[in-house]
Amino acid sequence: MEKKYFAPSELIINEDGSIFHLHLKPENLADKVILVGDPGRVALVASHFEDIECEVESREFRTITGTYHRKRVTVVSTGIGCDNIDIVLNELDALANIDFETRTEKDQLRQLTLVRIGTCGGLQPYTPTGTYIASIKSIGFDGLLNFYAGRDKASDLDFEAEFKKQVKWDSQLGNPYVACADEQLTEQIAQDDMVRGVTIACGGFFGPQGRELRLPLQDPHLNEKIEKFSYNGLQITNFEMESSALAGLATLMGHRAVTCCMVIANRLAKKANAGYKNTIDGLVKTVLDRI
Ligand code: R1P
Ligand code: URA
Repeated sequence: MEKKYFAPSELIINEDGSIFHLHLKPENLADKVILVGDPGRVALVASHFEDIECEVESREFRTITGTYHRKRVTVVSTGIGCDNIDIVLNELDALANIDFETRTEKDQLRQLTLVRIGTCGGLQPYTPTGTYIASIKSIGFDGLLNFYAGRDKASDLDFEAEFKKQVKWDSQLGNPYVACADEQLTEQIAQDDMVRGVTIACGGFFGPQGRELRLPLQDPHLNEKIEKFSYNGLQITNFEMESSALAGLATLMGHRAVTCCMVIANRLAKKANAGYKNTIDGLVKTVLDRI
């Protein structure tokens, strides 16, 4: 069978041979990848590396590849939101699995291990600020996965139906999907000091997460229903903005992924830790040791 050719408009390669947004070349990418939202967190992760092999910056995407305890690791910032995860995951996958010379897919899948280190808002009494949460499932309020074939294969459809029923989901908000993290990778990273949680990834920090400043919310009781949700012994533990797209796209592409976040605001207790930048290094070190 003839291989599919990815035209220059679909797979944009810069003049120097790097991929369009990330500005990385295929040889710059390690198999183990840490994704962070904040470009400033890239230097924090790389401060633990013994050697730095390459450093690239373009828009909100900052990348460093180096060595941590003899493991080759790439750390990339994604900026905020699932729209950026679409760019980062597709470009990382292209770097790993598309031959840039022939613009065709390589014969053998190169599987990446992707761990997102982020911050989140806690939704349960047992997720106070400082808690580490590994997302075993991520409910995507963002809609990104709905654009890909196989969306239903990558979503836990029973969980999805139960979620919509329990929170009386308004279809105007789009169709939420439920993406699952790689189970083995989750155990490897979370061990016995991270809460296994169900995360909601939102397309916004304010309205979509039930934060009401000057603008009233479409459903002011949605967060109460989310906090009360329970299914097969699972509760919804936290809000952030990228885990659903990461887990969903990684599943469709054949990569392994999980998101681990530190709680920096507990919505029930109405408390926040705005000085978290001093303490997230504990999570960074834990993930680097376990990846
Ligand atoms: C919002 O403040 C941002 O923080 C969280 C959310 O997912 C969103 O990106 O993650 P990061 O700390 O990784 O950016
Ligand atoms: N990131 C989020 O998306 N929400 C929070 O409440 C905290 C961090």
